[in-house]
Amino acid sequence: MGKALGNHILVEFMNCDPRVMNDAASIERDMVEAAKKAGATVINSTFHHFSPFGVSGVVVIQESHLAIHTWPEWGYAAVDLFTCGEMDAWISFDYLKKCFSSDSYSAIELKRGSVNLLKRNDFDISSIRTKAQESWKNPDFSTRNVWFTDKDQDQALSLRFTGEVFHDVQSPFQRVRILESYKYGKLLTLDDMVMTTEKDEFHYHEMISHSAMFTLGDNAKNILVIGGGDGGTVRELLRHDSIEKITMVEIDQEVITACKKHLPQIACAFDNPKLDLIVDDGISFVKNAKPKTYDLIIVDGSDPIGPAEGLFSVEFYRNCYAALKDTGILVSQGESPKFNDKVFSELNFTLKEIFGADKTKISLFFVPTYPTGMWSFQYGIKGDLDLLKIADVAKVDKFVKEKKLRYYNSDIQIASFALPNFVKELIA
Ligand code: SPD
Repeated sequence: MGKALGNHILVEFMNCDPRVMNDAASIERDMVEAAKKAGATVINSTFHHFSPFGVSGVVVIQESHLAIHTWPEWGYAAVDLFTCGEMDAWISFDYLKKCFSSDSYSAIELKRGSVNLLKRNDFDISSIRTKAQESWKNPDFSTRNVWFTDKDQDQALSLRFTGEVFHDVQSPFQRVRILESYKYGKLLTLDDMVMTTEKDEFHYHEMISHSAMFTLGDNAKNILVIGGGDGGTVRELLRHDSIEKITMVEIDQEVITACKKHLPQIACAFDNPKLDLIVDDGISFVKNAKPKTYDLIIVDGSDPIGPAEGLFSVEFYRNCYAALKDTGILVSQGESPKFNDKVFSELNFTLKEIFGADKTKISLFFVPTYPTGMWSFQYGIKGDLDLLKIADVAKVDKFVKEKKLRYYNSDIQIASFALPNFVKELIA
């Protein structure tokens, strides 16, 4: 065979570990390492996870590229190892075979750019190349481009993440991960959905807690939190001295463990003596709760897929209604009128049916790391309480200042209940 510019190995890796095949972060690490082991200089890596299955990515190297597309459901990876110069891509092949635990594979090796078929242009690029090579040799030169995506079939929110995976455990209920993003710090994901991030968690946790707490005033004594395993909601609630007891029922111990270890500024109130933390199913807890017990019930659940599905049922909210005192408030994570308008409006209809149309309210707020950024809390009210009237604004202002709140204030409380026309139509 004549001389060629490049060498291209087209690889089929079969019977691979499906979990590895669905993990953009570990595939990126393996591909970068495979390149380095073969002596390549890494310039850049871009990897993307597709929901629910699959990863595509490229590692650009000074000597060409390594690319991959995976089908985890088939335990399969299509890998291209394209190299030029002296690099031995078979070293990358051997390394990846081990990383992916592939016990069946095939490869075709092709010469690319046969010089017999090419005509060399006569210009001198050696000085340009020497200059470029200087920067490529700098160890900080390579950039990583790995994205975490929270999406449904039509829309998505992507965060570029550093590749750091602090926690990755499949609990009996869901996959619990703590990843690190460049813009929002560490984040908790459950089954590939963003739950909370270090940099914007306060939007959610301040809003889920303080509007209801200031509306109840000193009567907010006995609180029930369903879900909320990251700890942010109880952290905010416990800023209020009126509270005598919070019962928190989280189904997944793994979420608590992961957040205590990796998100301690959110999971910082679990040792508070006013908190009774129960690891159990919140749906049956509410079903068996003593009637008229709680001043406030907060449903800080995940999206209605997996273990949180029952947190959107009519029966669950009937039980919450029964467990509330005659004067009390229910606040529920209400999904997004843009991202999942159907669940959003169905929850509203459920609450209207149970609490009555004039006793149901929706508050909108912004979370940059949830798909579309527009999110809601939905309220059911029992008794004579008005979320749109703040009894003592000066008291709220003092609290906000003292506790250094960063999202909630008395103006936001009122404004958050103003709904855009399209939302009014959704719930009409
Ligand atoms: N799609 C995100 C829905 C948010 C669910 N709860 C977040 C938990 C924060 N404590």
